[in-house]
Amino acid sequence: MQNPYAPLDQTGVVINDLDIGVVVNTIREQGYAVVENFLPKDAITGMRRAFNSEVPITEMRAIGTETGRTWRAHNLLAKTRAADDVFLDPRLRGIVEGVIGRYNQINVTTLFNTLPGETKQFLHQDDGLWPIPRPHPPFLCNALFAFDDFTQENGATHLVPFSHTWSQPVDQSVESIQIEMRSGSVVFWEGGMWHAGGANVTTDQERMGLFISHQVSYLRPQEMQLLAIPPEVARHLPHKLQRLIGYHTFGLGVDGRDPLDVLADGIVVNPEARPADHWRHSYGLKDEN
Ligand SMILES: O=C(O)CCC(=O)C(=O)O
Ligand SMILES: [Fe+2]
Repeated sequence: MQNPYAPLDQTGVVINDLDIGVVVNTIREQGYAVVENFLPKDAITGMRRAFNSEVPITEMRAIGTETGRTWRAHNLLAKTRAADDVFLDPRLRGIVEGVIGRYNQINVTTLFNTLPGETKQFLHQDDGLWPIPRPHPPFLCNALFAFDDFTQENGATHLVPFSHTWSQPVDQSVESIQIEMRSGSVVFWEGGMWHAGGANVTTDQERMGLFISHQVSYLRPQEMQLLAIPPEVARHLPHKLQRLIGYHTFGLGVDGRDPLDVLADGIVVNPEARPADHWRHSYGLKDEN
């Protein structure tokens, strides 16, 4: 039987003029792919404005750097609706399904701004958080959208091509490339890829980006989306986004019910009170939309 978690073969699939198969096969082969002009200018402008007003600056904090020159905000789906269209973009969905399969969910969402004075981050693998022996099938698919132009000078992300297939850690001095791309472009990489944020020590320019990481739906996300996004927010999200933040039908659901029914109606602890049609035992994976 075909493994339901197997990455989808997207060869020949074209969505809104983007050849998804080519992007996916490139990520599989070399570990990453860049798509230019993924987001139009007005989308970037709108998100910048919303992030500035809705994602309080006091909640931004530096992580993984000693300098304090990278500011970050996490848990974006709890705080703003400005990026929902990006999460639901059928091209993004098609690429993620091609890299890690159709049963996927959001792992972490980060808005970050690399400020002048930031030094190079250490090379790391984002999938190193889960102690799964290598080599292993891809289980993380990352996307980093450039709000500002990414240049070598302002710290464009370093990647070590092909390193997603390597079983041994790399030396920090290993050769890397920097992903220069214009505002609106996106770089995707497989979670096993060695990479690092670059140094921004010679410019007075910021490097702002939106990072969206997806993972297979059977792992615990790096940021626990089900708790991070309050139920009163989750209830009003688009249906697909609800599935993506973890309200999907993995395993037993909740008490045999679709988690989205529980989100809508609450937990029923008294079986006498439970309407019969609520009992839809859903052990295992279900076709869901
Ligand atoms: O700054 C970047 O371009 C990448 C940052 C990164 O890889 C991380 O913080 O995990
Ligand atoms: Fe990273």
